[in-house]
Amino acid sequence: MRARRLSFLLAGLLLTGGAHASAAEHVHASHAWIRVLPGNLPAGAYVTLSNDGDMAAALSGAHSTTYGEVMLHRSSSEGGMSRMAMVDSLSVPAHGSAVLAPAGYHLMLMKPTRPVQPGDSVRLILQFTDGSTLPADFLARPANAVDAGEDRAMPAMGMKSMDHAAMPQAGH
Ligand SMILES: [Cu+2]
Repeated sequence: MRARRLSFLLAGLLLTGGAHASAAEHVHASHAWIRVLPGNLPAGAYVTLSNDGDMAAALSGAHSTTYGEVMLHRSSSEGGMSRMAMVDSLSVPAHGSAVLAPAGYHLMLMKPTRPVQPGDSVRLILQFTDGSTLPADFLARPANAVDAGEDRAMPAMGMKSMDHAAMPQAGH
């Protein structure tokens, strides 16, 4: 684990040698939240990434002192079955955005180094393929949350009408 992180950092340093502005300089994170699941189930982290630069950026993953392992995943559903696959990177187009949200792209958080409770703020260091990094604070939310919960104007109706069977099981 440690060696892997070190080699990643090294690769990042080599890649950032160029004169181009880094991806992290132009990418902004918003609506960053984590869905905390009970027990030892991995948590999903979701965020909206906006790129105000002229070059596409690509998210390759993240790391955190709060989680021993973070992976970039994509959920999809096939024949009613929800499945997840690891992805190498997620493109954030120039002057565009990319959304990590339930049932789609997410950062899978595993091996917590401390208990994470709803209401906690967890810092993740987002990593881009050019080696640049962007720290972002994610709000931990309960298992039944469906978004960052920032829009308090939304009626509770949406939650109530949600069928419990539609709640995520182990998937994200
Ligand atoms: Cu996942």
